[in-house]
Amino acid sequence: MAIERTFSILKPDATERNITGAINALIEKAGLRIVAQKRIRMTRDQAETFYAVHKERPFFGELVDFMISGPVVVQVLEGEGAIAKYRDVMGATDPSKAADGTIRKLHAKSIGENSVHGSDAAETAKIEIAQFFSGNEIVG
Ligand code: DAT
Ligand code: MG
Repeated sequence: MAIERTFSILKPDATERNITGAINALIEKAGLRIVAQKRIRMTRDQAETFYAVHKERPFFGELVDFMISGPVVVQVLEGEGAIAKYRDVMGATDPSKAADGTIRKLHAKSIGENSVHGSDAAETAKIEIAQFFSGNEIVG
């Protein structure tokens, strides 16, 4: 498995509860390296663009409102098979279905307020990283 980069967001429910450090500890314990990180407030435009793939879903409005409801931490994570590995560390979208020890099992509040985002494939990782980071902000 090659060294990959994936895009991560620590969502507003995580910044609100001051648990970004606890989540970062789980990320690092899994062998993923945080090679870029910044705390931002997403604009409505940014959130709508980011989640455009879900725009026909009934939860889209609620999802965008949630993502702009407070600060988020956007990150680039690097490591062996980072894309699939981070999805494993995150756990299932619905925290009631997430495996023990995963970020969402430990911390997510609900299917909507589920603490973290992680890219689902190499192509989306590349697009998502480029939406929030310029090359010189990523220090591997
Ligand atoms: P994931 O974040 O695990 O990649 P996804 O891409 O299917 O999940 O959906 C993106 C986000 O949308 C998800 O993190 C939370 C929200 N969401 C998904 N399904 C939902 C649902 N049934 N009700 C409310 N929010 C939902
Ligand atoms: Mg997704």
